[in-house]
Amino acid sequence: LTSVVVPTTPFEGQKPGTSGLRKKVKVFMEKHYTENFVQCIFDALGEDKVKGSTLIVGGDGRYFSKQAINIIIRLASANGVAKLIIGQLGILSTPAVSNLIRQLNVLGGIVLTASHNPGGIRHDFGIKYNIENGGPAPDHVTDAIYEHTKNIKEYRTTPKLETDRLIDVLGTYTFNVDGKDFVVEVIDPSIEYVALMRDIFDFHKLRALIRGTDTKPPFNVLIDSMNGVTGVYVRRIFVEELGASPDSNVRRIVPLDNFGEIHPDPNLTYAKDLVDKVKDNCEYHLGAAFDGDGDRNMIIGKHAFFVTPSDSLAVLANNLECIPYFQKNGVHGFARSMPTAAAVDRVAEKLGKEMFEVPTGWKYFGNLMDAGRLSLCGEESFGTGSDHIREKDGIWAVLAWLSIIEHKNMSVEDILKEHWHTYGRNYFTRYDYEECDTDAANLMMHHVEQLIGCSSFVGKTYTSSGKSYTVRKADNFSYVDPIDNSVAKKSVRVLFEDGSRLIYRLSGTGSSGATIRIYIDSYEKDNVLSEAQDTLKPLVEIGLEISQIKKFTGRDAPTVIT
Ligand code: VG1
Ligand code: CO
Repeated sequence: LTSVVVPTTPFEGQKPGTSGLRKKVKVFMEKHYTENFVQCIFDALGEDKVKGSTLIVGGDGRYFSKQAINIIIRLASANGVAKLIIGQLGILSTPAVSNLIRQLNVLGGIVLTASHNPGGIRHDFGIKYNIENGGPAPDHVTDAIYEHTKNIKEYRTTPKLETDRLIDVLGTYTFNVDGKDFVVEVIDPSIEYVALMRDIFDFHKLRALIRGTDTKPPFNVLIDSMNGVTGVYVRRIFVEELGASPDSNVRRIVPLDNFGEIHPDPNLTYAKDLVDKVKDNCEYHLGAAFDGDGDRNMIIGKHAFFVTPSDSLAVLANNLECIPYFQKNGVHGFARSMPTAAAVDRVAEKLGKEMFEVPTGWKYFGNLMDAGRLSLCGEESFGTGSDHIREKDGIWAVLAWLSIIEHKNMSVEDILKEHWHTYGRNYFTRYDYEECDTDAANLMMHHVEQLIGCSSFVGKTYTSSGKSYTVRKADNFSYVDPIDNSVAKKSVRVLFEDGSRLIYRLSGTGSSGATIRIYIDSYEKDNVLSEAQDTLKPLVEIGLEISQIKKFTGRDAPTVIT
């Protein structure tokens, strides 16, 4: 087979966001669109790295994955890649890709997903590149990819390479392209990942918890894959390894290319169906859901007692020593993204661990992990993970929670209450305004930046429903990576004297329009058992007033509250 050079012209807007390039499927379907972006990944990596390399390819199986994989196979072969390792049918969760890159020591991976965004022909597709440590490409790599997309003139492909149904059957297929061997290996998507989990956790104990023993009744879980990619792993781990019932302990575990027309996003809004099931059936002790590509998780207890991701991170930090992986490797430091509530900071302080605050997006944790300074981290957006890989990991988070429950022999709710009584509680909520007019959203952010820049802003007191908050500090959060000194500037934050915070930022994962996120966080030392939305109401109102969001966007209410 011989490769050819195809002339092309740049497309606008091929700028990777928080987590890769995400657009509507029909955009990726435009002639040359996907080819251009894939070629720019290779161009940004450079010939030296790409020639003779091995890459992992796979994703959440959403609509257009197979077409994209066929394009990647042809372009990779023509660019001198020696081998692609691809999940069967194109399936690999994001954590599984990260693990394979590390285990097999390869150059990187191409992840085909738009994560929690809906899928199907009318919805979203995405392409993300992960580097050799298994983590999302850092800013300097995605910036380089973007620069190439603005100037691309041609791409290389091998049009005659027969890809039809190539990824349907396990096996190794060798082609001769331009006189060199090009190998496609189609692998079982779960073997390596299941082995990793078996290594990290004590599966005997977890099995005893889920099945019950002579002296203890079963701990009933309801695990919801939301028709996303985790179904494959949930069946292998929870059903086959840990003995959960395929009928009553798991649901929606067959990956669908349109996720059954739901948002595969584990939160109280989009996973309401699971929440209702756990609420109605008091037999369930824990409910959990994942997003489309398997890196997010939501945990709820009996009667759907909700665990905020910020609290989840703090509880895990406080109890890591019951997990074999941490007994063996030790616990180094903790980290959270800036908007994530600071509950984990209190744990770090008590345990004497290093604590890092990074911008939104998992790519900022990688350097710290590689430097051995970070063991556990999380984001308020339902992301939790550790240094076992370089992505957040939904299934890992649930297994970690089950390990703690087994070890402490306590319910989810009691574990949380005990934690709050020890550390106090960070009440947290996030308001999302999806698909706003982009200009209006930019104007609003500009307004907030101007306002906080006024010399009179610090010291100003805002009052709502009888509660007053005085501004201590306000800035555009900027982060200097302690390992490579790169700088990221991302979100506007207003810090109040009592430690409460308001944060404003624009999402970088949407595929159309702009999504405005407002994060509201308030710490209470003793009042730990109130309703979050009641406790935060005054601060929320102040947040809306400061931003003038209604005036700018016309929105009366958020699309989603988490
Ligand atoms: C969102 C979340 C962020 C997360 C990112 C990717 O980004 O806020 O915390 O890392 O999604 O998650 P943004 O820019 O829309 O706020 V995933 O599971 O969509 O890869
Ligand atoms: Co995801």
